Amino acid sequence: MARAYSLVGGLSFALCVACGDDAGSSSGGGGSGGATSAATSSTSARSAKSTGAGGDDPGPEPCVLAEAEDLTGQAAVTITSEGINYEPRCVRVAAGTAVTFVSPFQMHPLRGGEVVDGQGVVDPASPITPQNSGTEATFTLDEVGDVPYFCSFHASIGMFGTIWVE
Ligand SMILES: [Cu+2]
Repeated sequence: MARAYSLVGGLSFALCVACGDDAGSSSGGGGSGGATSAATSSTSARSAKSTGAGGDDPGPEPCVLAEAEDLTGQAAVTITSEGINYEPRCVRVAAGTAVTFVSPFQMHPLRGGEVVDGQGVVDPASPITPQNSGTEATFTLDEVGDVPYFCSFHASIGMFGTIWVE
């Protein structure tokens, strides 16, 4: 009996030491661990869903021109962020269109550039200049071409889109 107790005691002591080391090195303790696993599970739920839906889900797939929303008849276009999605996300606009992003930029910093392998790559030449604060920014897109954009916090989980300027 006494032996079993001391064995258990020794084991739990060893476990606790390991726990302490983990919590110390991740520097967020249980909180950051919980957040990470929540993000991971929502990511896998998302990719499973988007694989099944085949393109309907506004998940991490790149925009496809053929499926982009045609807003070329509008002189002004607004893209809002809904949670971690932009709406509309993939659009076609006419050259000269004023595109306004409405989004809490502090929580969803807007960047012009492409997402490659889940990583946002800022394009310094993009007409969409970095936005880190405020809730509204308007860009007049004069040059024909594609203008990809993303949220620097959530690009890896699908918060990005493309504006085709025609
Ligand atoms: Cu975001």
